Amino acid sequence: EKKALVLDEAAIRRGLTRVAHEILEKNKGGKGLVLVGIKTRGVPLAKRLAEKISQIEGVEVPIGEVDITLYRDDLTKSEDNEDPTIKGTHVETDLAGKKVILVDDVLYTGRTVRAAMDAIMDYGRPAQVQLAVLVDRGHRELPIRADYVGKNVPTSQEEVIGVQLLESDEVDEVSIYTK
Ligand code: 3GP
Ligand code: 5GP
Ligand code: MG
Repeated sequence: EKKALVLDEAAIRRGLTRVAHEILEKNKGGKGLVLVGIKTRGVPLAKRLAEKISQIEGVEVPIGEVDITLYRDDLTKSEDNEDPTIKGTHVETDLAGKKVILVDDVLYTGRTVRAAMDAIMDYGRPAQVQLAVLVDRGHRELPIRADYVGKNVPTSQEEVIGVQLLESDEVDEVSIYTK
């Protein structure tokens, strides 16, 4: 059941524009950056951020993607379930010495990001790994935090965040749902 609209199209656009500026500020430009999207919806978000960085700074930032499989059946309860595992990785750039920014739609327990960090280490030793998410819904189970957050949305364990993106869902919208 839908409870509330959290971000509409304009809010998503502004949030991603702000995050693009924050990435450039923290890294003193776009040189040496690689954006790695976590499938599925982290991938179009990584592309949008790269596009904005290109518009702002005139720097083309390479993009990669990792596919992390979740074995959770109840998506609101991570206990008693297996950890996410790496399903596939596609990174054309050598990550050695690069500043890798992982990009995902929702940050929850942190287990997906942990698995994604594992996945990218096969592509060389990055100088740094950072994390950008559209929504942080809380409930971390690992010592992982995002460097860039579109919006913090405190949720209860019974709530889920619905993320719809133009690339896959015909609309840009983030909402809170109750099961
Ligand atoms: P996405 O990356 O394309 O957004 O986690 C696998 C998919 O299930 C994700 O696809 C995510 O959007 C969706 N999903 C929706 N609600 C939840 C949830 O509460 N927990 C998890 N782990 N995934 C959810
Ligand atoms: P974590 O591993 O941090 O628990 O969960 C992160 C991954 O699960 C993200 O890739 C995200 O897509 C998905 N996820 C977790 N919670 C939600 C949620 O409430 N809504 C959506 N759309 N995805 C979620
Ligand atoms: Mg995701």
